[in-house]
Amino acid sequence: MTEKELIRTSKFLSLILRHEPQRVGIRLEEAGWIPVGELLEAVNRHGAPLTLEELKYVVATNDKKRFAFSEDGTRIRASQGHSVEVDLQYEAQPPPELLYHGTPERFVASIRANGLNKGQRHHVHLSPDPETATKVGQRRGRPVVLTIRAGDMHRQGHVFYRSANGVWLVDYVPPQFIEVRKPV
Ligand code: HQG
Repeated sequence: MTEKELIRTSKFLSLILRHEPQRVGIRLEEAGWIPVGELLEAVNRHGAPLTLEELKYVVATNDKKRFAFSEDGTRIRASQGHSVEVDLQYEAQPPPELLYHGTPERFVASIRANGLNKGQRHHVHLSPDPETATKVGQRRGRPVVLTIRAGDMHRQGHVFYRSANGVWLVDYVPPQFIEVRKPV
């Protein structure tokens, strides 16, 4: 597969496994899983040729490890980022003292005033390090990295989850736990 094909396939799989499974006529099962055979059949039926080998390659090489196979390899799901109703069944766990959130500069005033909201997603997404957060913020403009006092939040009762690909998930971040750094 060329780099271009890989990216195209990854985007298509994100669409199907996070947002619109009905596009290829499938429904996600419990916790967002779908049998691998069913997914392959559905995407091939809808004009996106994909073999099992190619799918494995996409999962293994994906830059953010967006997809994961079940332990026995028979099912696949997106590790996070869904807009469809799905309970990923991650266990709550204590976060590190500090986490990071990258956002474009233009959102910072609103975030300082209102906190971080989950918007279209199921959770607010937080990164384990400033470098990753910078990349996330960069997607839409000049990035600002916000430092989140996750340990303090946790001690005050906020529940954190960690996805299979290392993204920290939380319902909401109130403004008092957010520290703003200058743009890099
Ligand atoms: C912002 C990508 C104004 C928030 C990335 C963000 C990540 C507010 C945007 C993953 C706000 C939502 C998630 C407030 C939050 N006022 N703006 N009160 N509260 N925002 O895409 O965190 O490629 O839903 O800062 O790499 O940017 O999908 O969330 O800028 O891991 O795998 O509202 O998506 O990964 O944007 O990105 P998003 P995100 P994937």
